[in-house]
Amino acid sequence: MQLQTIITRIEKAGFVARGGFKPGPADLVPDIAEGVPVQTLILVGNAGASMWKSFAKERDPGSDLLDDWTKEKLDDIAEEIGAKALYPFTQPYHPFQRWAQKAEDCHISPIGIAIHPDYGLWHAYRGALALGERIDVPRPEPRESPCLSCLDKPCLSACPVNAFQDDSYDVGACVHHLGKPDGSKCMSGGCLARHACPFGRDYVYSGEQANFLMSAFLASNRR
Ligand code: B12
Ligand code: SF4
Ligand code: SF4
Repeated sequence: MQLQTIITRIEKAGFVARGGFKPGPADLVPDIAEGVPVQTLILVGNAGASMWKSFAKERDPGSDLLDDWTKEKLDDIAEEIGAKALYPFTQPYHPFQRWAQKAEDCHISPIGIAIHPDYGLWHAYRGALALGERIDVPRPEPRESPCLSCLDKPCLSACPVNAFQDDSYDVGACVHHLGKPDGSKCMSGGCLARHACPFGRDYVYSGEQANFLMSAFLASNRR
């Protein structure tokens, strides 16, 4: 299977191919079948608005779950190319952020989200394609984390309820704020800490996309 064929198929479905690598035992990639280790893992994600446009066009008004839509698309691609699809939202959780750092220039930012030199904080992972075949996935010249040259780190001070402190994220404080009228700015446009980051501004999620994601986040974390 040619790498370009796989990338074209991923892009046709509205996703972004996010690099790949040959996993070793420390990467905790499950075997394709008993005794059949994965030779190539290709990450699939979104950056900016491209995936949202496809999802918004195709989403079923009765079931607008992004995870269901993703699964439908990636399961089809996996079947076509003879791969197994793995997802970030199924438990036990696969270490997607660790895989991301092996697949391309992603680095963990001070607010826990992986930062990419081009996409900034405006990207995520939708799945991974695990192949039993070895495919060489070239990696561009390594680029350092944008956070290294960002001395003021505005992401750490932009949250109205100081949810990011001492290297941790106070989910309760964030969710409580989002559920109140004061939280409408985060709900309608997306996390203000993410917005404070100067990198990847061309990829900032649209209002509709941000509101959909924030609403899903609030619904699944409200106690
Ligand atoms: C559980 C979960 C949450 C929980 C708890 C998060 C936590 N920090 O513990 C809650 C519900 C709070 C949450 C919130 C959000 N999440 Co979340 N979450 C997950 C999920 C499903 C599992 C995380 C996990 O336990 N992984 C298992 C461990 C073993 O994997 P790991 O790769 O080793 O991940 C760990 C390391 O990266 C580690 N880590 C931290 N610092 C460092 C530094 C270094 C050097 C290294 C190596 C590792 C490391 O932190 C991770 C554990 O959280 C992941 C998807 C996934 N499968 O990983 C998404 C994921 C991390 N979430 C994501 C997002 C976008 C969010 C939100 C912004 C939601 C939103 N509104 O869009 C918020 C805010 C997150 C924040 N600021 O921290 C994205 C991040 C994308 C990115 N660019 O990195 C992920 C990858 C999902 C995706 N579909 O892409 N999330
Ligand atoms: S604001 Fe600075 S420190 Fe924070 S994520 Fe962006 S580049 Fe990194
Ligand atoms: S969504 Fe709003 S309240 Fe939650 S962490 Fe981001 S800035 Fe803070």
